[in-house]
Amino acid sequence: MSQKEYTADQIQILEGLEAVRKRPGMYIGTTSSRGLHHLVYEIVDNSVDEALAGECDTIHVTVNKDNSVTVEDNGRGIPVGINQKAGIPAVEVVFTILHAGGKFGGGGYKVSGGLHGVGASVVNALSEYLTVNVYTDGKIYEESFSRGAITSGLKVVGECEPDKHGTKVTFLPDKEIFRETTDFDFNVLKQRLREMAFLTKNLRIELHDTREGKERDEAYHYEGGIKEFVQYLNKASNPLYNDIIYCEGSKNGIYIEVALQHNDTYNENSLSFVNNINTPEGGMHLTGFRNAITKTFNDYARSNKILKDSEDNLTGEDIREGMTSIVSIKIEDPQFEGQTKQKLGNAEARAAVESLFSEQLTYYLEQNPNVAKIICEKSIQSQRAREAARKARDLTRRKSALDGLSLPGKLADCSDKNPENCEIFIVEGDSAGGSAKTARSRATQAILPLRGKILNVEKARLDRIYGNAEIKAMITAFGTGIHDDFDISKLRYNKIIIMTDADVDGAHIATLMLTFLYRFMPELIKQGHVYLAQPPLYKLEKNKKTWYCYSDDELNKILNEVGRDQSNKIQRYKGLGEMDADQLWETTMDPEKRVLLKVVMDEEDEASVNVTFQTLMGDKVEPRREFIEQNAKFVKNLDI
Ligand code: TSJ
Repeated sequence: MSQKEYTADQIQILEGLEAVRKRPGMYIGTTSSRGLHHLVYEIVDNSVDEALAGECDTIHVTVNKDNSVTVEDNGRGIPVGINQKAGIPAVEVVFTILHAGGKFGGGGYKVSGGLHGVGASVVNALSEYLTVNVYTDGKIYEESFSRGAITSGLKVVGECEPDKHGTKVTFLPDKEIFRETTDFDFNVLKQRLREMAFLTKNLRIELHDTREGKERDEAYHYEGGIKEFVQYLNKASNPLYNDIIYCEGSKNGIYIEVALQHNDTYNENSLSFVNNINTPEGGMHLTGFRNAITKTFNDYARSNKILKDSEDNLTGEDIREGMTSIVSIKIEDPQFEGQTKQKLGNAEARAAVESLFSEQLTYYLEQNPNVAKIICEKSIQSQRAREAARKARDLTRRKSALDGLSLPGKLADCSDKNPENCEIFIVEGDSAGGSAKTARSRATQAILPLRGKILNVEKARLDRIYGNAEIKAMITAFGTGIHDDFDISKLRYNKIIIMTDADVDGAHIATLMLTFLYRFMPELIKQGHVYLAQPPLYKLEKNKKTWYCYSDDELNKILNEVGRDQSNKIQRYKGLGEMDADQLWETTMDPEKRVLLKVVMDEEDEASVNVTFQTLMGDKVEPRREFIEQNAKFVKNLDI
């Protein structure tokens, strides 16, 4: 190759990488923090490919003190010999020619990427500096770049153990490109690297942070691969059986892995991946998986007489209720579709997953009749619940259509018919309900007493929820209907006031109430119609004068003013029932004197409200207790 041609090639390379620097968004989607972290995944993907080829088992990712990142693997090392087509070392091709990636090494099984699989040259173009080391044949090779241009050509810079082999890349993202931030977030990297480790069984990924004050080291290594992923996802709930149902194999050049297990919740949690990339919108591989599930379980249930001839088929939804699953496939030429290009379009993937998984699942069910029976019976329960829920829902629909005609018997309604003026107190317990009925202002205040703890809607199926007397009473009293039928213009009260005892149980009941409102009528909370009553904690009597205190602080303050002596008579209210009607009116219900807490929802962050309720109402008791204790401001130890 003559000097002249080489220069022309060089110019072409620089023009290519210059295009990346001009329009980085075209290559990495965004130059925000997301794009910044994407650079790391882009490099790590190459090492994962080497692992998938069976040539590497450990990857180290290190965030260095200057916020550069080093990725090192113990693979074969990017080839350092001259690439015939380009006339330059293969490793240089990888970092300087767009879309080259690992394919230039030749022979490797290249599956990573696909979505943004643009490779190392893009990372190089967007880095202030990048250095690559290759360890092979007892030598350490090195080449360096700055913003895509070679600053030091490939050469041997030292010696290493003769049997050491691998690739090490260090790069510093360019501040001129990543103007928002060049600060790596350990937890963001961790999320993706752990996912990578779950998806590639036996691969060990270590993440190190060496930045001052941020030092951290973690390792992700899962012998069970996606089986352990399912186990990890099911940690917060109770599995219905011990096995993780697992299927692995290749069909028509597509490598397929499936793992699943049912838990005792009523939600489906399915994740799907193509070439280690998450496909939140699913696609052909997920369709194939679902078809296989529906068909195989119905066939099994029929041939084993678990489902009678006269009974309807189970729906996919019935079988997938409470199921956690992962479908992960590796395919040569993935086609991503849809608005966000996150949906697999390859039709051959559906056929491959459906046939391979049906076959292996059928075999598994025959070998494990106990597990098969548990899943079939759970699915039949779900089928019945779905049917019952439909009926119950139709019923509440019809009832709300009749409006005021079928108001609950326990409701003491107000006489004013203008909702603007009206409020309803939801009161814990019949006895407190009785006091409240006596105390209230009949024209504008309605009372609905509820018996005991209301149903936890996070833990019940729809049929039970719609069948629950307290919930039905609330739905009909409010007048709005629920879900799709919800119509806020039909709301019969301007304020919905939850009135419970000022103790832990009361706080729990209030939370259950709020959970119900949040799940079934969130608009009521969003539009500010929901309130918590604040009954007093203490009554202090002294020299024929009376004070009501709503907190320990308030009691202490008043005691400081009036003096702490024998003539103080302090009563601690344990429940609403301990107050007579007059006291209840004066302290908690009288619009002129009472204190109400308005329940608000963070519009920006509805998901976080979601999580809060789940922690509260889900299965694990400890976090729930902690939350209630932290948030039940009215329950605190008194220190007088
Ligand atoms: F691409 C890259 F530069 F970003 C990069 C590649 C970064 C890192 C950290 C590692 C790698 C990489 C590439 N690790 N291992 C490999 N392997 C090859 O490039 C390779 C080596 C030998 C053969 C062969 O057929 O002999 C094939 C390939 C793909």
